[in-house]
Amino acid sequence: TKHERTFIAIKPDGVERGLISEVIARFEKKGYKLVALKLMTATEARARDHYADLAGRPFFGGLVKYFSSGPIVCMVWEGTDVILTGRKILGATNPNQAAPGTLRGDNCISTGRNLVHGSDGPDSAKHEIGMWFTQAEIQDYTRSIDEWVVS
Ligand code: YYY
Ligand code: MG
Repeated sequence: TKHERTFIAIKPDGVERGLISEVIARFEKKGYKLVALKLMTATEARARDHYADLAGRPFFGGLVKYFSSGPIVCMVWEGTDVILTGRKILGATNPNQAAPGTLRGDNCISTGRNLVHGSDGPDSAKHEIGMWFTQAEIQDYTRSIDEWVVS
């Protein structure tokens, strides 16, 4: 069991479609701790940086346009195994392959409008948290419920 942090973003379609609370509720209910949160619109340059690994793929231009097209909710969630388990909560990249019960499986039907982003490993989590948040924007705190969540 690893105590970790991950970067989760609600993409512009999630904000437009009123699914912010749905996404937050899933992570909150599970027991993860929200340590950073902001609503912002990414510039195309930042979207390109965020998805730099995918530059050169045929969908890259459309992805950058979509991701920077309106407000997104940027978050850092903390907890045991949150990186991998967070990816499971999101579901597969292609919503048609995402299991029912996952955010993508329950709420969308197109890879190009798949609602949420989540870091895919410890290195990308560290990199993405650093790219989207300053240290001062990330809160270190203890919740009184933590003794009922973690043993
Ligand atoms: O991490 P995840 O979002 O699940 O998938 P990635 O392979 O990192 O791709 C990032 C993003 O790119 C994906 O969420 C949608 C978009 N995309 C696409 O539009 N078409 C593809 N064939 C693959 C990915
Ligand atoms: Mg990815």
